[in-house]
Amino acid sequence: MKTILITGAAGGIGSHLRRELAGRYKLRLSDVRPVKPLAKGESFLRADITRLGDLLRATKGVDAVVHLGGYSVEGRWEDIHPANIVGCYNAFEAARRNGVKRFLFASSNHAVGFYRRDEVIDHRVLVRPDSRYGVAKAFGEALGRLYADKYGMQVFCMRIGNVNPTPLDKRRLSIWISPRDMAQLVEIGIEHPEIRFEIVYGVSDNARSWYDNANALRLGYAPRDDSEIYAEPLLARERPGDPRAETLQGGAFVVEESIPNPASLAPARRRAAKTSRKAKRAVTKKKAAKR
Ligand code: 15L
Repeated sequence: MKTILITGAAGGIGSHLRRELAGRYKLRLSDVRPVKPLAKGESFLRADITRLGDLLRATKGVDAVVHLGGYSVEGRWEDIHPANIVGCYNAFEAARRNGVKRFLFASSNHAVGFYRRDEVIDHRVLVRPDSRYGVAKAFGEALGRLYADKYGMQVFCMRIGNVNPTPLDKRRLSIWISPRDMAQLVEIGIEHPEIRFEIVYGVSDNARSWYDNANALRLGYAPRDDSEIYAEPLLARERPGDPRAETLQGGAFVVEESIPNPASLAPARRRAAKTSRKAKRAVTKKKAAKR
């Protein structure tokens, strides 16, 4: 039985994969957070992906890495950089140094989130990240390409939509992937004999999909689920959001800004500084009048 390292195993996707892949592989689970309770065939190794040494320990003796670890939404560069740039580099590099050939990278729909919703895109389009998070995913794909070309690693990049038992909203009707379809895709990434470097979309067979997932189908992916059965009640609940977010595939990620724009703060700061200068001048005047 193959031993698979899953980084970021305490997260949502990790939990679904643990359940779906149970009995199929020995799972070495790593995360900074504890993963408990462990099922049969699972072991836990605490690893901080920002530390190469931790990942060198975690990748020793495994047959494949499923790298889910990192920051999973848009965030400040100070958070994205260590977790998703340095952490991703460490994961690839540790696997390479330990001779682990097979590497599955959890990329994201946000690597291409600036494409419009009325476009159908495939695995060959140029990246169009919608966020710092999306940029980091594009970085991971590029790093994967380098490690495949230069070091002969077998790299499988999954541009994952949203893994959930059911889709959450209108946008997710197009990008949803059921846990069992996700597990099937991961299994293809681990088992397919001819993988060198591949990009596939991690989505179910959704009627409203905006992806041409021919590359995944070519590799044998046969998704069993379609979000359409959840559409009616979900669309009835949907309220209109930001027009840009509604037009572009990345949704809220294209407008999400967790760092306040310094330019927009400038007028307020200028006003505050002007008021304080005025106040100082008034005090000076008063003092001068007293003398
Ligand atoms: C992602 O890449 C995130 O990891 C996940 O948290 C969701 O936000 C998902 O995309 C999405 O687009 O819904």
